[in-house]
Amino acid sequence: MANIEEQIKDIEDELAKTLYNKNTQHHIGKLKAKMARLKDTLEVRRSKGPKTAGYAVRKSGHGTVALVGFPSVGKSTLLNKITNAESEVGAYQFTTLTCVPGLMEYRGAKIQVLDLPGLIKDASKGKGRGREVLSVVRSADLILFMIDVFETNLQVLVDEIRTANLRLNQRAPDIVIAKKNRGGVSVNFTTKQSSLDEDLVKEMMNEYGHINADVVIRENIDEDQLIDYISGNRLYVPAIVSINKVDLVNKEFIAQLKKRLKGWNVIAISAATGLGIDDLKEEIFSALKFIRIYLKPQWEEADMVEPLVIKLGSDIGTVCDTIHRDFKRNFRYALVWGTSARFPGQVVGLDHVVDDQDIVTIVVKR
Ligand SMILES: Nc1nc2c(ncn2[C@@H]2O[C@H](COP(=O)(O)OP(=O)(O)O)[C@@H](O)[C@H]2O)c(=O)[nH]1
Ligand SMILES: [Mg+2]
Repeated sequence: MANIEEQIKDIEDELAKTLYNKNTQHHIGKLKAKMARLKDTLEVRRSKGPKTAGYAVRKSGHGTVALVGFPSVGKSTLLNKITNAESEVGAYQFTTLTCVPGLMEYRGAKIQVLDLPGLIKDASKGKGRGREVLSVVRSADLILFMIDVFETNLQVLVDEIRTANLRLNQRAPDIVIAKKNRGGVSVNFTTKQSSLDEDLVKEMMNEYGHINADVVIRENIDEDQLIDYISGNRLYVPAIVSINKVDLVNKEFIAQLKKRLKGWNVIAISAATGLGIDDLKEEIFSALKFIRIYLKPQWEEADMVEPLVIKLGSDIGTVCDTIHRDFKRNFRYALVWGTSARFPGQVVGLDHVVDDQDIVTIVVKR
């Protein structure tokens, strides 16, 4: 029996030369499931092996952004520009050897930005501190890719990130898998159309090693999304792209680049001159899906200077937890002004979902 690496290589080779169509779909699906299983096995084995010293970064602020780019694209320059940090900048490669955190304040949010050593091809296989870098990236709330105007190979970076089991700008597929002790695999689709059929799902489940389970697929997904779900160790992270050093080119050049990066949220910047930096901050803020809540103590004016920063979709319960852990326990009701309120000063409970820039009063038992 060939070792796991060789088996993976064989499957990769076969996948590379197999054209995807209706006739080959099952074959490809099974190969992919088998490969995913082998890779997961390998990953578990590696994580049990000798530990490489990772970067110890303490999370701080309301959210964390990881700067991901090749060496020398200007990551450290940007960190120095937008945060309080001082990261070494170099005209030669591999200046930044560790993870340097900085704090950026924007619209009342404290956002941690992590400057990382440049990612290179095969980082996910351990090249150039790749594993350490990727493990920090996995802990981030947002990935900020950075490319150089003259060095725009975003795909290599994206591939490395994908190999590290991160999924960008997508959410976990809507599937439910309930394991059971016998009866084989049953499959149910709740959507009219599906690019997967029952047998294919069964085969892929079996190939992955799940013999007995009830599977419910609640949206139209492809084989890769199914594998992501079965494997269970995927992380779903938002990502945006900055093109740096635009001070070196003209508008037409930038427009062409943006066209080539269709599908991505792209911000053109110059970390050195400060061009586009405000736009970038705004995009970071909105990609992190923060909202601001202004607290108004009962019978007093609202504090419009220092908002509470929480995630979009949060409710009054979260607002309470963010203020103090006793607030929820002693909660009586809340008053809300702003877009989430049906009328100014509406009385609401813990499960009321708040909006950006709402003013909130929490009334507690005394
Ligand atoms: N022209 C220009 N040069 C830049 C810009 N940002 C960074 N650089 C230069 O690019 C080189 C690499 O920068 P650095 O921040 O160390 O890149 P890192 O390896 O990605 O951290 C340095 O010589 C910087 O001065 C920019 O916006 N415009
Ligand atoms: Mg650097």
